[in-house]
Amino acid sequence: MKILPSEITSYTNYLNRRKFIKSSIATAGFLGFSGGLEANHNSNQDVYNDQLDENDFLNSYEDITTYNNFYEFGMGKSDPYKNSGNFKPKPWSIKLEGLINNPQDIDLEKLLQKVTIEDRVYRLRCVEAWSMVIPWQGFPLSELIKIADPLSSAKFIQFVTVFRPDEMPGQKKRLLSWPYVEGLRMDEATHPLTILSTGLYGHDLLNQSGAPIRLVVPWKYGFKSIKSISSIRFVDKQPEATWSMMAPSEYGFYSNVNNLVDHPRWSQGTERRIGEFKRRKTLPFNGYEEEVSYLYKGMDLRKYY
Ligand SMILES: Nc1nc2c(c(=O)[nH]1)N[C@H]1C(S)=C(S)[C@@H](COP(=O)(O)O)O[C@H]1N2
Ligand SMILES: [Mo]
Repeated sequence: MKILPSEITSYTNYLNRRKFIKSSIATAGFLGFSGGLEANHNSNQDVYNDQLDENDFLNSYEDITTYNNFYEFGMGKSDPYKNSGNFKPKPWSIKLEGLINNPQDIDLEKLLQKVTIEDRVYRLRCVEAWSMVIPWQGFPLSELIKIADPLSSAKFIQFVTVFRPDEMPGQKKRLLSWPYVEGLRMDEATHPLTILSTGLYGHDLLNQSGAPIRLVVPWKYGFKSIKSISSIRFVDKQPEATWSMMAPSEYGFYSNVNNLVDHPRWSQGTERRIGEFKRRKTLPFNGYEEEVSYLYKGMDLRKYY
């Protein structure tokens, strides 16, 4: 898919717009900017955005939307933006099922009227040792979990990507087992850093980024952040996840970013930030250690990689 110049927001424009957003929250307490979504903004975003280092710079809209992993559209980094033009993210609904009081097919537009869209600038660290900084728009997954109203027996959540081989050419090949599935433990899923994203840089997600809705779990390797989600299943046991089924010794269920545990074929100690030349050190939990390490207290993270 070709990106129009008008779709590319420069870093400066974006920051100016954010400044504007902040002051309009302060004065009017309302804001219309939400990437075309019918929802209001929330100002507690700054709590999360402040976790970036002074050395973290936003990647450009172009980098973020032309260098992707989305095997449903092919294995190459540019395949997702080249091959996703026939994918139809509208209309969309998400099936909520399993151990919950409110199983339903929830229409995305209706869901977005019930939640508050926030800005979250997060680092994204792929297990292949490249990384980016991405300004997402989205809402805490916990808000959707509240709507589902899980039973106390629900201990994990499994997420499923839509299966549409006619629109997703990669699904016609056996690159992975389809549909792509991923999972989180309930306390990870309800953690305030875990979001469902519907946009980035103020635009609705493009197909290559996981339109219309994808998960973002910033302290885990990127493959946990499953795209184009069509069902969410509440279960009592650790669910299957695509990459850990495919190569269990290389990709664990937890897959927290861990600079001390190397991938069998490469080191996880450093990473290449897209757009930079010098490699940087990878931070424990991708820099979110203070916020999330309590989730893993007492767990051997070499065993539960
Ligand atoms: N359905 C689906 N979700 C997916 C993938 C995929 O191939 N299919 N790739 C994952 C991987 S390996 C990474 S690193 C991130 C990349 O997200 P990005 O392309 O938006 O940077 O998406 C993840 N989500
Ligand atoms: Mo990845």
